[in-house]
Amino acid sequence: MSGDAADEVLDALVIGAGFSGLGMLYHLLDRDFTARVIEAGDDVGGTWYWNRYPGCRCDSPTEVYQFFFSEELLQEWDWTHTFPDQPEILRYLQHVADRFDLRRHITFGTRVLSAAFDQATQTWRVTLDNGEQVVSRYLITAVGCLSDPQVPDYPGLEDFGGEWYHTSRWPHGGVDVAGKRVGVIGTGSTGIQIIPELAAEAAHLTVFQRTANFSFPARNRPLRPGEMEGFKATYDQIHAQIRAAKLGQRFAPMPGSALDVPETERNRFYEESWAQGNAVLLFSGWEDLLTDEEANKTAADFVRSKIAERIDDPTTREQLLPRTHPLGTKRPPLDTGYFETYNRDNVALVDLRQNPIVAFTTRGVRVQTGVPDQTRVHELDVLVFATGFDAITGPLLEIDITGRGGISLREKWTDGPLTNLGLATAGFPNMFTITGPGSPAVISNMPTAIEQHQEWIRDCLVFMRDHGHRTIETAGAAEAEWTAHVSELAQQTLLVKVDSWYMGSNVPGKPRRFLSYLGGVGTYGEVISGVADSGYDTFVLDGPD
Ligand code: NA7
Repeated sequence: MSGDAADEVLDALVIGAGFSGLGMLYHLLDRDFTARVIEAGDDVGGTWYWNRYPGCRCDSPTEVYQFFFSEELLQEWDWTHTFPDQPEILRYLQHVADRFDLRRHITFGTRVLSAAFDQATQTWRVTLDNGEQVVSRYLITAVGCLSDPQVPDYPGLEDFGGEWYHTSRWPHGGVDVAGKRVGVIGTGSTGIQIIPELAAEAAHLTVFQRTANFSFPARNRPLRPGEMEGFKATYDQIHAQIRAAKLGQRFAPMPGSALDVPETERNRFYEESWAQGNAVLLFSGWEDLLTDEEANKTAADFVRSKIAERIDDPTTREQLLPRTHPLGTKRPPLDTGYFETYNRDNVALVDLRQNPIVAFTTRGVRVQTGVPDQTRVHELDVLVFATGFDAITGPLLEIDITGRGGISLREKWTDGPLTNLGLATAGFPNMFTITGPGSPAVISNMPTAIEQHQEWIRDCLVFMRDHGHRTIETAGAAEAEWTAHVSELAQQTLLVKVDSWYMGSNVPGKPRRFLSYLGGVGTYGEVISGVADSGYDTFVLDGPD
């Protein structure tokens, strides 16, 4: 293993061993760089290591949610369902680690506390929580976009007498909820996945909902005989298709406006898409669904009507119908029996807009009743937080990163992140952020976006080595221009009008900024390839000592 001694200089240190870190490590070793990965978890997997809650499943179809760098890997791995669940994805990533002999380059159970660029030696000095210091020429963050869990700060959690868990820190041995009174706070993608599972096991489930959410039926099912073989025979085409597509998926928006299509034709499309499941309706729908409120409303009304059909009780139905935001402006979840769960006798819904949480108590969750000065406690044995993450910037800013001249990333990004291409930030030479802010990442099929970055970084490091360059750093002007471009694209959509983790507005005090590039994976790929082909013209090579 390389890089154990403090005086040894690694070529690259990678933070994180999920999809991003594992693939990056593969590419670095493949090009004969010395590399080491530092991973907080005890195994590979990243998101899929941490998120072990019941019902945890990917919302991208199996045939696109994987690495495409190895034909052998593609041909030997068999997926079982149309949407892979957490255990299967984790097994896949473990297989990748073993098959390419990656584990011996990974230090598990260890966190990176800080990373400081040393100008004199032009290296990164990285301090780990085991006291070790590692020196590396390049620093590559592969920390994931949704890896910094958020627990709301209502008072009294320390007094709660039951057990509580954040979904992304679910115990490895599971949680026995049989015969227990369980509460779930949060109805995002995670809440929508876990709620039906908990309802089936618990004596009673109370769902605390702040925002009623749209959801599409996943229609997940086992792959049929021959389907996997069909994927294997066409992986080349599938890969080309997802690399060129806006969302890194096998579907793409239709040109034109939903409003220019006769209502019957429009509704026929919505019905057919709904029957297919997934978010086909939204992502294969007309391109103005996410830019024009009226167009969006045609689809949102349709989805609301479908949701309404699934809920028996009129009051509960009214509370569950999403009316506060346009369809798709919060990350659209896929579900399996989510809305039907509220038809069960052992499930109750608390609408936090009518009955806000006041505090946690020894016995449960205290909410306002609507009568002035009156509260009531929902008694619980287990409390589950499906309350999301400090997305995209959170995991990066958890690490104390300082660049040239001691500039701190936390200070530099006080008003929001500044990057060139979502890959680099000025003042931080030889540092790359896989799926960083300003890249397509969360607005696409994640592995597609991740592989774009891995290849670009690999090729950049090869270029640096071949041309004898020591440092590469984005030009400040390019960073300003890219950040403005990202913002401008977002402003043309409905997504900026709504509070969501896309906007950073789910975290108190976080700057309200759209955090991702909306130009699409295909266009983005052309842009970053163009920069590489130009000899990195928006970057400064061998900048000031
Ligand atoms: P999300 O999508 O951020 O959802 C979090 C949910 O928790 C959402 O319903 C929030 O309501 C709710 N929430 C957050 N804070 C509070 C407080 N303080 N009180 C009550 N309710 C709260 O996180 P997920 O884990 O579901 O999904 C994250 C991504 O992971 C997902 O999009 C996929 O990409 C994978 P709100 O809507 O903010 O009113």
